[in-house]
Amino acid sequence: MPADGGNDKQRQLDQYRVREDGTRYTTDQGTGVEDTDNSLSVGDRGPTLLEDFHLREKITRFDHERIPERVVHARGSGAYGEFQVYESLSELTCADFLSDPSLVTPTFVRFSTVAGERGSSDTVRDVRGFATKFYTRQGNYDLVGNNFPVFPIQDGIKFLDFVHSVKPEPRNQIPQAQSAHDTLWDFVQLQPETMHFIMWLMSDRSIPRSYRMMQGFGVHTFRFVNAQGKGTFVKFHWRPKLGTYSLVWDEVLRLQGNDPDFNRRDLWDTIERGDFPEYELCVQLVAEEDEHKFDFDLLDSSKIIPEEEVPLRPIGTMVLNRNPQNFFAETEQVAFCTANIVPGIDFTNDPLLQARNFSYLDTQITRLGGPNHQQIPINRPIAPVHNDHRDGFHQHMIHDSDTAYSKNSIGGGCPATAADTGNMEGVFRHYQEQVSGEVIRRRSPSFKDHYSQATLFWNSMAGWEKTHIVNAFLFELGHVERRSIKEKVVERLVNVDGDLARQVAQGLGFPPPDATVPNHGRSSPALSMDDQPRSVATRQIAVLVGDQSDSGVVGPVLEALRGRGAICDVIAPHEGTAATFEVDKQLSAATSVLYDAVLAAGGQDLVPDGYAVQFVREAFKHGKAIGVLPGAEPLLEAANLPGRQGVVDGGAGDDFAQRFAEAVAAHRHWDRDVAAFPA
Ligand code: HDD
Repeated sequence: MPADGGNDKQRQLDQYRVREDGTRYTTDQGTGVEDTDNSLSVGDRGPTLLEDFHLREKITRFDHERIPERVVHARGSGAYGEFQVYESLSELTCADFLSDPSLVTPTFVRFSTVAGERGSSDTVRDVRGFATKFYTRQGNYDLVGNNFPVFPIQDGIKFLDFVHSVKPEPRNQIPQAQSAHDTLWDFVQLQPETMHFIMWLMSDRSIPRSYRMMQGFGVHTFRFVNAQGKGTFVKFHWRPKLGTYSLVWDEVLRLQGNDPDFNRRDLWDTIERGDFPEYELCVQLVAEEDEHKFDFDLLDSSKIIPEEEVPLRPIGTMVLNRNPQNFFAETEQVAFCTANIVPGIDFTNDPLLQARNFSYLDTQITRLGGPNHQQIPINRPIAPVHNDHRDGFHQHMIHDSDTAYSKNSIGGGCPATAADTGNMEGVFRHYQEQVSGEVIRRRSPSFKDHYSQATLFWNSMAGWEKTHIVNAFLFELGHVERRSIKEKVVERLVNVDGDLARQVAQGLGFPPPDATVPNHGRSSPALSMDDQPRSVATRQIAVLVGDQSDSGVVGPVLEALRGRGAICDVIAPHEGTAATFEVDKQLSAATSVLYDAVLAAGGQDLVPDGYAVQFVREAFKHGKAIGVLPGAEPLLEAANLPGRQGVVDGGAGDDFAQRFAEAVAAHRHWDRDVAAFPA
C-alpha cells in the first residue's frame, strides 16, 4: 500500500520512510561508492587492504544486523489499523479515544506465538499474542493481550518458571515451539493453577485458522476511570467480525512443513487484497461495589467472567488496513508495554499485571539497546513528549534547553506539570484506591479454586471440541517420556471431569481413575466455537482443474464463488493453462491444507494423479467442504470417501455455487466420522 499518510501516525512515519528509487550508492557517511563488488587489494591477486573503509563498513554493518529476539512472543506479524468508538463512553472513562465517536485513532497490532523462536512455524499449539498499540492524542495506550482470556499462572513471579518449562529443554534445545515435552507437563502437574489455561491450550483455540478469525482478550481486570474519578472494573475483548475458527491438529502438523508462514501470509495477503480484517472491541463492566459478588476473584488472571453473567458490550471497531513496509523497522522494533496507559484507564492489583508493568519496559532495554527505544518511529507517540529525560544510547533528539530538571526557573519552569500550571486537563491521574494490609509473601486464599472454571470450559464444549481436547492430551502426553508425570496429569484431570480423565487414562494405558470429584454441571455456551458467524468471504478454495475440464461448467461457478468474496485458486497438474483457465498452482506445489475447501472440477484426466486424489481425501479428513462439478465424479470415486457429509454435488451454475458457498462458510463438517479414515 502506498505511503499515503492516511492518519496522524502514518504522517509521522512518512518522515522516516526511505526509498532508493533513482538514488546512487553511498557509504553510511553519504560518500559516493565506485564499486561495491570488489575489495581494495594490492594488484589483481594481492592482499586486501585494511584501508578499505567501504569493505570494513559493509562487513561491520552485516555483523551487527541481528538484535536479540523477544524472550517470549519472538515469532510475530504486524499490521496497521484504525480504531473508532461507537459512542462516547465518557460516563465511564475520560480516555479521549473512547469519548469521541468522530475520532479515528491509529493503531498497530502485532500477533504472535509465544514459545517458538523468531523463525519457527506459525501453526503450532500455543497461545497467540494480540497486542495493540493505540496512538491516542493523550499518549500511547497498549492493550497487550492474548487469544486466551486466561493465563497459566496467577502471579508474575512465576513467569520465568512457566516460560522455562515450555521453552525447548536446556540440555539440547528440543523441542522447538512445542508444548509436548516433559518439562512443560512437569510444571503443569505441580501447579494446579495452570489447569484452566491447559484446557484452552488443549482445545482448538490454540491452533487458529487465521489471525483474522481469532478473539483477543486483555485478560486482566482493568479499571475505567471517569472525569469525576469514579472507577468501573473492565475486561477487554476483541471479537473478529469473521467469527472464531480453528484448524485441526493433523492439518497443523502438515502445514508446518508446507507453509510455516501460514498465518503470517494469510494476514499479509488479505490486507494487500483490500479484505481488511475487522475486530469489534467489547467490554465487560463490573461496578466497584460488585467486586466481591463472584465466586472467583476479579484479580485472578486464571479466571474469566462468564459472558452469561456479565454480557459483552460492543464499544468500537478496529480495521487493519495497511501492511508494514519494513518488517524489522516496524514489526520487530515495536515495543509494547502494559504500563503504557492513558487517562481514563488504570490498573488493578492483579499480581500478574503488576509484574508485567515492570517487565515490558525492562526487556526492551536489552532487546532494543537502551532507554531511547520509545524514539524509534513505530514506538513514537503522536502526542508531544516533553520531560527531563536525557542522553542514553541512540539519543535521537537534540534537546535545545538550558535545563534538564524540574522545577527550574532558568528554563521558564518548563516543561511545566499540571500541578505547576493548575490545568489538569488531559493529565493522567491515578485512581485513588484505598489499600492497607501486612507485608506478606502469600497467594491470596481467594485465588485457590483452580478447577471450577476448567470444568466450566469442558462442559461448554461441543462433542467435536471434546474429542479434539482428548486427542490433544493424548498427543501431548504421548510425547512425555516420564510416566510419573503423565500419571500425575491424569490425577489433576480427575478434578476437571471424570469422563475426560478416564478417556485420557485409557489412551495412556493407565487404569481408569476413580472419579470422586463431582462435575458442577455449569456451562458457558459462549466458550464454544460451535456457533460462529458464517461467511464464504475470504475463504480459500482450491479448484482442481484438468485439461479435460468443461470450461462452460467450471467458469460460471468460479465467477459466482468469486462474486461472493471467496478466493479461488486454479490448481492443475501443470502450470500454464488447463482447459481455458490460467493455472495458479501446479498440483505438486499445492496441498489441501493450504485451503478451506476443495472444488473438484477436473475430469477423468485427474484420476491417475495421486496428488489430486490425496487432495480430496485429506480435505475430507480435515472436515472441509468438497464441491463436485459434473465430470469430476471419477476423482471422487478414486478418493473412496467414507461418507458424503459436506460434499456438495448435483448440478452447476449459481444454485450449485450457493450450496457450495454455504458448505464452505460452515468451516468444517464435524458430523463426518473420519477417525478410521487414513487420508
Ligand atoms: Fe507478556 C511479550 C501477552 C504475561 C513478560 N506478552 C508479550 C507479548 C504479548 C504478551 C502479546 C508480545 C508483544 C509483542 O508483540 O511485542 N503476557 C501477555 C499476556 C499475559 C502476559 C496476555 C498475561 C495476561 N508477560 C506476562 C508476564 C510477564 C510477561 C506475567 C512477566 C512478568 N511479555 C513479557 C515480556 C515480553 C512479553 C518478557 C517479551 C517481549 C516483550 O515483552 O516485549 O516482557
